[in-house]
Amino acid sequence: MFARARRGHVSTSVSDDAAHLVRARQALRNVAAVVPHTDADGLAAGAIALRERGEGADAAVLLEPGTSPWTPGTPLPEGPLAILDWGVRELDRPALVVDHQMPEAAPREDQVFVNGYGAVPEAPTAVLMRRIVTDAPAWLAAVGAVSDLGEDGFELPEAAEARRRAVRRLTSLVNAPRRVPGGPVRSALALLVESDDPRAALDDERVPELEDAKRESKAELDRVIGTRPVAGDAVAVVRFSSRCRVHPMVAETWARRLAPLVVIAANDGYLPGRVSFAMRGGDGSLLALLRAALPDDARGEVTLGHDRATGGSLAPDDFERLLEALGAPRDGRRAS
Ligand SMILES: [Mn+2]
Repeated sequence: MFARARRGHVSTSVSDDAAHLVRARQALRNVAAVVPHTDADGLAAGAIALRERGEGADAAVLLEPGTSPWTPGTPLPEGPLAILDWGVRELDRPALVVDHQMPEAAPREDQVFVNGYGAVPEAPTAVLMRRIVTDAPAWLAAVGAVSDLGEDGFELPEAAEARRRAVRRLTSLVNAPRRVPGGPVRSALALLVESDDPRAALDDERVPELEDAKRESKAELDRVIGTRPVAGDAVAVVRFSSRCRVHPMVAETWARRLAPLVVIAANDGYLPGRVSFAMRGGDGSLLALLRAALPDDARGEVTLGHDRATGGSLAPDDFERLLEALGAPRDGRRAS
């Protein structure tokens, strides 16, 4: 997997011209199942896809933490798939792949890729989905846009939505379930599929489940955020153990405090036998940095897709090799 991932940018025939988007909509109608990423952008993109297909949240394929559609052995239904917000990699079946990370493969004849990587302004997956399903509600595109771009997300024409407060609050609730073990991800998706608008979604009886998830991950973040980073010349490492997926927020917070250092937040407790990590900060491409430092034979999952935000999960010894190659301070490693 990494040999392919390291090949770098693959130019594709992907475009967002009208004919291509019509083809994408047709492909969406023909897939066997929708496989959305589980953050708010992925779930909002998934909700647009499911509504278009007349399906409910129960029809979506939601993958376990630490797996992706590209991981060998991931349980997926037979037939063509709509793979949303998971990156763009090689796949041996017909598919619609919609995403905004750097593509690592070109589409085959029977595949349609819609990719927003490198577009200015960047178009998150839910926004791309609204270009495909042109009559989808703007508030769903806004949830994805605000999740990935913050307040700038509202500036995208597809995400023009006046109920900004409601969208912000909904986005933060929908992002929470994947951060806690066994969190109510499918309830979050159902809210987006079934609600008429963002205010109605916030009034839904499933919102307290999402609030619990948000409280739990916030408490974990508060617990680990004070972990002292160990800083080297260019890279700082913050290492802790939490069952929650809090490492991206830890990396973001410390990258702000320690600018211009690159910060790696490493979580030993999220996935069994893996070090889950997030990289933020610095002033160059984190993608290029990670790609150059990653051992060729590393075992794990790495999301190579974004210049300013990347990470993954690796076997502990492969993670040590990664730190070494990045010139990270030795003291940042666990003593045990
Ligand atoms: Mn996204």
